[in-house]
Amino acid sequence: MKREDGLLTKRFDKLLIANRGEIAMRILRACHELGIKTVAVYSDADRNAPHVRYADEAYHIGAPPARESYLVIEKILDIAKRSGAEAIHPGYGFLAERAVFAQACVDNDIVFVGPPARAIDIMGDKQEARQTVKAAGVPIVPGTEPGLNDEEMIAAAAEIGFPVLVKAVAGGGGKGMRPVHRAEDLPDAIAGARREALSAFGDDVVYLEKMITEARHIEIQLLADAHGNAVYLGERECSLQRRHQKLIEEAPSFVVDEDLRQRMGAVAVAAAKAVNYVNAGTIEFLVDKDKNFYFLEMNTRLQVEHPVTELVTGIDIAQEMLRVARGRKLRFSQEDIQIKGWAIECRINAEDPYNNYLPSTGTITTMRLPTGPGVRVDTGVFPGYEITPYYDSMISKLICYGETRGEAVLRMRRALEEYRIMGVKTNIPFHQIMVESHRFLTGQFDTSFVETRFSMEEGEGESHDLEAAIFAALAAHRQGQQASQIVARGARDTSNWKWYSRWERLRK
Ligand code: MV4
Repeated sequence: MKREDGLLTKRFDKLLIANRGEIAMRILRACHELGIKTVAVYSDADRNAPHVRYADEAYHIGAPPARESYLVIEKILDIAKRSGAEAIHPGYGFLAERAVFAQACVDNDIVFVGPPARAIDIMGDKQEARQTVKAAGVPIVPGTEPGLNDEEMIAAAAEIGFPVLVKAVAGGGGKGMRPVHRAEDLPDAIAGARREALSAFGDDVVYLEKMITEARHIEIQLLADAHGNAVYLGERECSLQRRHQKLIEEAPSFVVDEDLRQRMGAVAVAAAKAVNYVNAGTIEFLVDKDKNFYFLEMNTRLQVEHPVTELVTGIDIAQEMLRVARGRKLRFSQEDIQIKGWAIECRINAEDPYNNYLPSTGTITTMRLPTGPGVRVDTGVFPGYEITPYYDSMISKLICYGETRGEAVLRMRRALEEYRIMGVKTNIPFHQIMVESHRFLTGQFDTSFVETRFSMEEGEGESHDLEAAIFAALAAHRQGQQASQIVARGARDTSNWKWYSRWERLRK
């Protein structure tokens, strides 16, 4: 079935994954489980990569730089035709949100496993996205429309209320944002923002938004089929970011109760239906301390952090994407979807948290992956694999599940202790300190936490005793014991909770 908006669905039995690393492995596994034959593409740097060996067929696509390999639409379509692949999954990053790629697939009668090109187009233009979702009743941050002159914006600011953000229309990902706290500073701030936007993006159009302070980044996972059915799969807490790169995500969110979940979910589904969305997508919201939520943007792809949603809903999102692309109806209604337990994901990056998180390159000499109940590792590397600067620094994801958040945290702590990647530096120590910090444990964090309050100095200003008490109380609650009995034991143990590995102790 081919639609005007660039959606093609039909049954396919061979799929090309136009990606690499852990997401390529994830999609290949989903195809394998559904009996779909697979085609991998690889650059020179990925010749020995796991996804190349795992696929049924593999084709060399070019030199390591993405612009000479994974981003070259003609090469990907050519390999699809040569291999007889009837569908292409873009993964995330690379060409995943390029409407021109989605349309090129359809024009070549190849199923693009994702939304219609038109929906990618709309959501890729931040302004058009805001206008579209606003018309669908989605709350957007109070502000001005782009295109006002300085005087009009200054007049509007009084209405909006300070602090405000001066944002560049052509900006994104935090670039071209300038906070202003006082009216007298606004004229210069607008002029400065215009100059910066012109030099950075070649476009000096700016607009104002009310600055949401102590904001959390909470996103809603969507899944829609080509028959008009759309559901939300709960939310993800994604506030722990550094320089707009997510580091730890979890589902559900500490601050979302069932009422807020239903309201955000309903709004997200309405936005999806407003653009005839099909397949997996995510709507990002800012949530303020009073639980007001505002549309940030819509991501028209499968996200890195999808596993936490899979674990708490029991839904295999990668498989559902393939089913929807084949023209199948969703197998569940909104009422069927239950959130059970808690999942936390730590993104394992080849970077040095003790040296300003600089990317670390080199050859992985040894890997020991954590395992055991409630532990999932999605990785795209292996011993002997060379980490190069050509691709982003994320080399795997460690996801831990528990009946409660406390259990998920304890499991994550144990798994991080077991996780060994030798030969390159990783941010595992960052995660180990984070999951022991009491602000993390008590959910007292927002989007600014990692960059303004978190430090790699071990035990920085944070008592482990408090944390021992919290965990002891949680454990006591679960075991129905007197918290005081367990707190005493827990407090004694904190001396061991310095994050050096329990594994070392076992070996002594
Ligand atoms: C905001 C905001 C507060 N108020 N807009 C950052 C990236 C871009 N997607 C939008 N961002 C923000 N917009 C208003 N009106 C705070 C941020 C922000 C942020 C948002 C989500 C996740 C992490 C963030 C880190 C810094 C700032």
